[in-house]
Amino acid sequence: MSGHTRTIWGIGTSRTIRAHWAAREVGVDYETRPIRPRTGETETAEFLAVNPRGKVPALVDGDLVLTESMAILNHFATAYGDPATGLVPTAPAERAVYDEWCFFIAMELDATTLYVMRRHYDLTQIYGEAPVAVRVAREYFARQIASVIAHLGDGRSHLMGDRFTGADIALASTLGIAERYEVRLDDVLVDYLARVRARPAFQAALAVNTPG
Ligand SMILES: N[C@@H](CCC(=O)N[C@@H](CS)C(=O)NCC(=O)O)C(=O)O
Repeated sequence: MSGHTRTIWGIGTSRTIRAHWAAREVGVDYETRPIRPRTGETETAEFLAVNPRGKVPALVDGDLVLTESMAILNHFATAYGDPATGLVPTAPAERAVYDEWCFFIAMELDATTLYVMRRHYDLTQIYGEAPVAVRVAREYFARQIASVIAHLGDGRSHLMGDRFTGADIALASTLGIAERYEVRLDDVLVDYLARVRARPAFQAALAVNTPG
């Protein structure tokens, strides 16, 4: 899949950076359409033709269109990664563990927890006030992240051991959401974040993902 246009739509969020970061890790070229949520830019006819759900990020890679950040991340990893840059393990058991981390992060830490806080804390003008839901989400996050702290606390540098993978992009981007909601992060997570954010691919992704 080379020699065709590749475009990432979307900047400015912890979800969009997953796409940019993965692309930079595997070194694939792409164009950026720097649209942002809740600006009207995700509601144009041009963008809705790409993603009728009106959400970023979206990837157009030749004939392939993907509109979920984790799917985009894994696509870059499997389509363009080589054994050296491969962000997704290939051995079946390792791949299963990798998938488990990705689903856990996307569902338990992000969608049902931090995104609930985003909706009912930050975006109350759209989604309404729900202080109980926000409080419970905060408590739930603390309970779920404890397993990550224990896992990383055994001396490993990354979720899958010594090797950086797409699961680290998923976790670090999700912890970025937590930071915005004044969730206190354990020192193990703070050290981990500093480690993965020092990667040149993250720095390059951050530069393109940050609105000018
Ligand atoms: N599950 C999707 C969620 C994407 C999503 O919620 N994107 C937000 C920004 S982080 C968005 O585009 N919101 C636009 C809107 O709701 O108008 C993913 O991970 O890609």
